[in-house]
Amino acid sequence: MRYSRSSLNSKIRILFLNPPHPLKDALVSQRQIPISLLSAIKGVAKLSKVEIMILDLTCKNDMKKIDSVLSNFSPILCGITTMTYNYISTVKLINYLKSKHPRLKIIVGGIHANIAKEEIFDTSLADYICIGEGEDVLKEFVLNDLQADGLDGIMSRDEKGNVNFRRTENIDDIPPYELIDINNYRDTFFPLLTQRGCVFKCAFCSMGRNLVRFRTEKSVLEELNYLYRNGIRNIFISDDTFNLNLRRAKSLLEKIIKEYGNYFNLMVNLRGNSIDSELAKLLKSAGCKRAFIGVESGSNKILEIIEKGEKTEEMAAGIKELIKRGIETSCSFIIGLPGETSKTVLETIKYAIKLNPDIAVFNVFIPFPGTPIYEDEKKYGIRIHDKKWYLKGVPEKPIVSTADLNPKEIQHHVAMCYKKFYNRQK
Ligand code: B12
Ligand code: SF4
Repeated sequence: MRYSRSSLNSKIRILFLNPPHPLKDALVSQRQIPISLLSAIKGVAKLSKVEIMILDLTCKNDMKKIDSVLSNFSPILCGITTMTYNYISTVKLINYLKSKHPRLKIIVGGIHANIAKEEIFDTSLADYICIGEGEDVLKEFVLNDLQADGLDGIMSRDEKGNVNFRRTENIDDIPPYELIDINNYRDTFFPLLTQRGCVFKCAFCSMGRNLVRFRTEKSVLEELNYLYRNGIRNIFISDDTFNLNLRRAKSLLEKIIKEYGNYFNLMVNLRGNSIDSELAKLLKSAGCKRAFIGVESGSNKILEIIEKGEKTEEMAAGIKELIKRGIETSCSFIIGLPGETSKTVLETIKYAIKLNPDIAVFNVFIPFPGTPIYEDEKKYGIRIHDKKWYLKGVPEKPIVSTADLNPKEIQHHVAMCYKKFYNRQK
């Protein structure tokens, strides 16, 4: 982002930061358009009295750059987005900013700020937390001379109290891509969100039980057109479940095919039990290169415990359709969920091999704060050995025991899953 000296005098300058991934070697693989930030600032970016700079530290974790921005750009407000995984990096970043500029006001938003709001002020030096969606409230906060009182959606350190979750009225605006240098991201997949929220309630997930809202087809197509005009071909439809509404998903794909054929290289997250042959065909025609499916387990008993709302047989039918059409299929499993035993792990491996996707990822179960499993270990029959893992970084080893398996055994099972799956006879 460029800035000119002349404009610095009159404007309210705000610096937005995407924190680095806590694991150094994840720097490149995690680089992605900072879509949460670009969404949060849609409103404030329209204000003529505001000057914005975005630094994506997943691109380059460059403290010298921050120093230079602090002295040359002199922001009065800094906004940081945070997830649970990178909360530790966020805390370090805030401490650094405050040590250099104690008077700089800092607002934190994003999924973890909402999940752990009570804790954010205790564990960091942040001044404000955005509760909910940032689009409208951030703009109002700036127009209100950075006063949070009376604003739903912003909690301040001085006046904690109950603040209502804020939802934005309009989810159709295109993210202000002009505020970042998209050339830094040409080798990644550009996120395209066509909807928000999720009706399902998987007990391990931070996103479930959330009001669902769909963008208009017109606005989705406008965003695609913007990306097309800027020479972007790789697009990740990042909706949690693109086929949440099957009819809508098909209609969108038809429009994409009509307009662009298979020009785009699409990636997409799908729900296994809601894929039919028509959807698979349309995805293929629209240029879908890879589909991600959260399968989680090969045991119907575990799927029931985690309230997945779909069965192995149903998912298998959907995944078969994708494979039939030659779409690269990536299935993700979680090992160590409540109810996991050596027997259920074997069921998962057998199931994964039977599905025969191109890619299978076997994740260790890490409980996220705010999710049903994290909040009620007893009900789910597990023990979380380190509940505050996110204050230390990303756990390198499993931190959960089920009734039957300890963390060491879970780790051993994950390794075995990979070995058996990738050594399978095709
Ligand atoms: C795209 C995406 C990614 C992208 C880019 C991430 C990004 N945000 O820039 C990539 C691929 C890098 C990614 C990686 C990961 N992701 Co991800 N990702 C998503 C996804 C699908 C969409 C994010 C998004 O744009 N949402 C839409 C926007 C509008 O919502 P939002 O992010 O909540 O932002 C709004 C508000 O929170 C607020 N806000 C956000 N930031 C700020 C900042 C300020 C200053 C203010 C005022 C307001 C504000 O305003 C925004 C606009 O309304 C979400 C699921 C989801 N639907 O949100 C998962 C999700 C965020 N990811 C998740 C996870 C687990 C991961 C990984 C850990 C996966 C892994 N095992 O590697 C990594 C971690 C990366 C890291 N750096 O730590 C979890 C996070 C759970 C948690 N408690 O933290 C989610 C919720 C998925 C899920 N179903 O559980 N992810
Ligand atoms: S895992 Fe996917 S389907 Fe389940 S609640 Fe989360 S976002 Fe919804």
